[in-house]
Amino acid sequence: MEQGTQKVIYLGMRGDIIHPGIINIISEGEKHGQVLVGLLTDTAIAQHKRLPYLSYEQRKKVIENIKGVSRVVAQEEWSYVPNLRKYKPDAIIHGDDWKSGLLQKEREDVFAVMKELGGEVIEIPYTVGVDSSALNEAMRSIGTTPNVRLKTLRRLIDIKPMVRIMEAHSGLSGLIIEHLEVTKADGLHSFDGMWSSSLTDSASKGKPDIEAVDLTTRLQDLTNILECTTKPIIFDGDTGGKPEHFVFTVRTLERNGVSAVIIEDKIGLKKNSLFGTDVRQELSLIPEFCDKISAGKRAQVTKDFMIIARLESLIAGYPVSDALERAKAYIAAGADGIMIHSKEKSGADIKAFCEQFRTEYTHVPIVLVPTTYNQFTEKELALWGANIIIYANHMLRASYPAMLNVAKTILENERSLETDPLCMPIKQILELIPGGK
Ligand code: SPV
Ligand code: MG
Repeated sequence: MEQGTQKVIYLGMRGDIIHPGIINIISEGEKHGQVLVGLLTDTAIAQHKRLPYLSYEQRKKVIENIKGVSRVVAQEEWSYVPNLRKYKPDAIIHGDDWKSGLLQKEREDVFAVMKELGGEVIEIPYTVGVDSSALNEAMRSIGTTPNVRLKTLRRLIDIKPMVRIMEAHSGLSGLIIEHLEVTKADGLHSFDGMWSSSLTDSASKGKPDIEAVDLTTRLQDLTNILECTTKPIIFDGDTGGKPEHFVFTVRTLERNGVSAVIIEDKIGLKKNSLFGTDVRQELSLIPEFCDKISAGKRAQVTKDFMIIARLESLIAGYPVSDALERAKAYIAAGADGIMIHSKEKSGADIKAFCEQFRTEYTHVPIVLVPTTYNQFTEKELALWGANIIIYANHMLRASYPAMLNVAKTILENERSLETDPLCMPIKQILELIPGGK
């Protein structure tokens, strides 16, 4: 693809953090021809890396204005190959750092396709000392702003087939969710955000899950999580209380950068939904719950905060049709998403709900909490129509048996030597927390 006499040089990039390495590769590209930047979209980036701080449009504006860039086009896939076939550049330019690591396979594919197209691969020495992944890490340790964090959930819902949320009840559990990454054949797996659970918040304080822990106390714990993480947070708002109280909750959560609150349509003394069947849980009248949702929507100050209505019909023994009727009313009242809950092991009721709901609402996000029907994978639940999966209590449930085992081992041995293999080394815990070194 020659334009005039100048060759076209393709340069793929994320363009979230501009550093000397990027300027260097653009000027190298310019020496060979005109630089066509393939700017990775949020969807492309999310296949392997965390979501960029800036939106695609913001990044495009910045890159277009860098000297030496002729044109910016969207690269919709992590792989360069589809765009190389589409734009047929004379050459692609890349830092030689892709000879190892995540991009190694990508490099082989690029060489193959450029050979086929009769083009060239220009590799330039990697700019030592600037590594955008390391810079991203550094940015992460600086933190985020409430506004950026708040918006991230909607961005993730838009681009990911399934948004993966894990319960956090402390700074320490939040840190695991923030940093843990597992590389699999289909890319990098990590958690997209955190669930502030009423069950685990109260259990960690030795209290029952009956709205006994007040909002102020829950927010104090949340502050610890906010201080050491950047990922979005979904807050378990229990029943939301009275509409007059709920409007304050909404504003408080927004101010703290929480992305969404989920409120459930139960009334009376709230009991945890996964409790035995001995207590019949009472549901709110539909108009009353709708009023609460609308009051919350009117109170919010940002456009991105989400109020998600949680349907307790299946928990309370009502049929899928009752849940559908409620979902319809709650959406009309302004709910930004629906969480459907059940403790039925087969998952059949949830599947039926999702499928019927999706015939009418193609885009309203569905949130699932598959604690009891946990035999289904995220991919299977996405096929049912779900957008967000919450692992609602696993960090807390994992910690209790671990602590119990250590305590028991000390009692049995009358010393702590035998607990060494059960515990994290002291050095490691000291190094785990940023700023401790
Ligand atoms: C929680 O985590 O507190 C929830 C989800 O509300 S559940 O415990 O399944 O009801
Ligand atoms: Mg709860």
